[in-house]
Amino acid sequence: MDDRDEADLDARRRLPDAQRRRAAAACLRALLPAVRIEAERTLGRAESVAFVARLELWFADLHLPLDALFGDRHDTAGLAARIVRQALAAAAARPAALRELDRRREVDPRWYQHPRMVGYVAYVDRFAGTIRGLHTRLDHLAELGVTYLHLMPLLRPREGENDGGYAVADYTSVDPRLGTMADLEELAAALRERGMSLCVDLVVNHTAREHAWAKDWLAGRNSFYRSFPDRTVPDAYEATLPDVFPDRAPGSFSLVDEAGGWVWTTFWDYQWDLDHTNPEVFAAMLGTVLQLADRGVEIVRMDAAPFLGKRLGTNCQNQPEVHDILQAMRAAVALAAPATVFKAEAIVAPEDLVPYLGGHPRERPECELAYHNQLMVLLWSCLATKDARLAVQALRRMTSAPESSAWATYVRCHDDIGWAVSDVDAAAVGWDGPAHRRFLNDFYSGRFPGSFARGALFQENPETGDARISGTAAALCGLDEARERSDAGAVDLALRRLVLLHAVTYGFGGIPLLYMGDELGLANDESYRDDPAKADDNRWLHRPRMDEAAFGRRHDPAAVEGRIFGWLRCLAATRAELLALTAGRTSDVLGLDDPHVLAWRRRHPRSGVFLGLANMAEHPASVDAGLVAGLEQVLGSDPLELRDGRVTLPPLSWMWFSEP
Ligand code: OTU
Repeated sequence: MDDRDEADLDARRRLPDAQRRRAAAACLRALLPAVRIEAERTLGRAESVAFVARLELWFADLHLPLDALFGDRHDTAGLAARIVRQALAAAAARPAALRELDRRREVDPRWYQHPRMVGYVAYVDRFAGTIRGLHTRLDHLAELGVTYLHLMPLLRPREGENDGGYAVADYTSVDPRLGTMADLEELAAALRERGMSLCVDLVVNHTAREHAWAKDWLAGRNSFYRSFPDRTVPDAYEATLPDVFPDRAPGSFSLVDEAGGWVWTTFWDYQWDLDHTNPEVFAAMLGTVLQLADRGVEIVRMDAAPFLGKRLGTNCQNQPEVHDILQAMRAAVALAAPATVFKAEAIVAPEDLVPYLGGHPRERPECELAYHNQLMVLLWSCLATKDARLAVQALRRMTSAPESSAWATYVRCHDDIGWAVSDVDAAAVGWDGPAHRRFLNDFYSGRFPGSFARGALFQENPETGDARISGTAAALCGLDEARERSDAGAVDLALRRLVLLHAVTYGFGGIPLLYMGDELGLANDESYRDDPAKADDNRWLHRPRMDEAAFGRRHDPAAVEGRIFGWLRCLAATRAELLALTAGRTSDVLGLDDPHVLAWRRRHPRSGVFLGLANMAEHPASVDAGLVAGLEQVLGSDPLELRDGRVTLPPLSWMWFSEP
C-alpha cells in the first residue's frame, strides 16, 4: 500500500451515503437489461426472476464496498458487472437440491437464529478418520442435538507443517488423506437430510507458499502478493504490528530469497498473506466461496478476517478494508447462493468485534455469525477468580449486535485462549489489566498455587510477558488433575465447572459450538510432541483424537463421560424448546448484590422471559427471589431452593428459568 496515497484511502468511504447509493443505482440500471436476458437464458424463467430480485436487493451492498476498495484505481462499474456475472455463473451451476435449500432459506432467512441450533466442531481425521468415515458419526451428532457441523480446514494443504490445514495449497480439492470433493458433497447432502448444516473454513488472508498463485506470482504472472526489496517498508509496518506467533514465528515478514525480497507473513513463514488491494484476489477468493457453496457448504468461516487490510502506522487489524471485503463478498454470495451465511473469525477486542456482524454506525450486511470470544474469555476468568464481577462489567459494556446476527458461543475451540480482557473493564472492577492477564496465564498453566488447571503457555513473548493458554476444556477445568489423583470430590468439582460453562454458552442466546471431545471430557493429548510437523505448536495439546473407549462410555451415567454427555444432551434438548434463546436479541447481564453470580435475562415477544444463573464460586451464593418470581425452573445443576427471600445457589451451580 506504500505505492498508494494513504491519505486518499478513505476518500470514497467519506462520500455521503446517498451519493454513493445514487452511483450504485445508476450502475445497476445500466447493467440490468443485459443481466435479465442472460439470467433467463441460463437459469430459466422462475430462477431468473429470483436472481434479478436478489440483484436489485443486494446491488448497492456490492457496489459501495467495491468502490471504496478499488474505485480509486479501477472502474467500479466494470468490476461490479464482472462479479455479478461470476455470481450468475455460480447460480447456474447450483445443483437442484441446493436451489431447494435456497428457497427454504429465503422463506426463513433467520434460520441460523433458531434455538434448535447447536454446533459441533471437529477435525475430520481426529473425529472420524475420513470424510466418508463421518457418516458413521452422524448418530452421535444427532444425539447431541447438533444442527451445524464445522469441519476444521479440509482443503488440500501444503506437505509437512501446515498449521492444522490453515496453509492451503489448493482451494479446489480436498486433502487426499481425508477424501475428495465428491465425498464432501455427499456428506453435505447427508447432513442436510438430517437438518444439519455444513460449515467449512475459508482461509482468506493467506495461502501456502506452495499454492499455484504463489508460484505464478514468483514467475511474474500475477500480482496476488506483494514483496519488498529490503527491510525499509517491513520495518515501518512492524513498528506498530503486534506479533501473532512471537515465540516460533516472530515478525510479520519473511524473506522469499535474496532476489524476491520480503513477503508479508502474518502467521507462519509458509503462509503468505494475499494482497487484498488487488481486485483479482477478491474475485479469486469469491470463486472459492462460490465453489464451496455449490458443493453444499452453508456456513463459511472467514479465517483470520481482521488481517485482510494493511495500513501503515496501525496494528493492521480491523481496518476499514476488512469490512468492505467481507461486505462485498457477502453481497456477491447472496446473489448466487442465498442459503449461505458467513461466520467471522475475529478474535479481537469487544469494541472491534460487533462491526463484523454488520454493526457499524449504519448497519450493513456483513457476517451473520461471529465468535463471542469475550464471553469465552470471561467465563474462564470467572472460574479462576471464582467471581463474576469482571464478566458482568465487560458483558454489560458491550455494544449490542444487529438483530439479524447470531453469536457463536463456545467454551473451547482448536485455538489457544488469548486473554482479551480490556484494561477498562479490569479497572472498573478494581483490577489491573496486565496483572489479571498474568494471573490467568499463571492459573491456567497450573503454576499458580492451588490451581486445578493443567494448561500450557502458548507463544510466550519474553519481551512483553504476554502469553496465551492451550489445553482441553477438561484439563483447564481440573479434570486431568483430579483423575490423576483419583480424587472423586475433585472430579465432581471439575465436572461441575465443565457443565457450568456449557450451560452458559448453551443458554446465552446464540449458536453454542461444542468442541469435539469436550462432550466426553477428553484430556490433554501430549502425543503431538513426537510429530515434528506439530511439536512446535502446543495447540495440538487440545486437538486429541476421538478416544473410542471414552466414546463407548458416553451412555453410562456412572462414568465421567456419561455424566458430561448426558448434561450436554439435556442442554441441547431444553434449549430447542425455548423461544427466548432465539439468537439476535441481546442478553441483559444483570448487576446483582452477590459478586459470584452471573445472571442474564432474555426476552422474546412470543414466549416471554428466560433467566440464567451461574454461581462461579466454590461456596454457596444467593440471589433475590424476586428475580425468579413468575418463572419456572426448566433445567439446572441443582433443584431450586428458596430460603429467606433468596434463591440459594450451591457451589458451581447453574439454573435456567423460563416463563411458563
Ligand atoms: C486463525 O487464528 C486460526 O483459527 C488458527 O488456527 C490459524 O493458525 C490462524 O488463523 C492462521 O490461519 O491468531 O492464534 O483475530 O485470532 O485469525 C490464532 C483472529 C490466530 C486471530 C486468528 C488466528
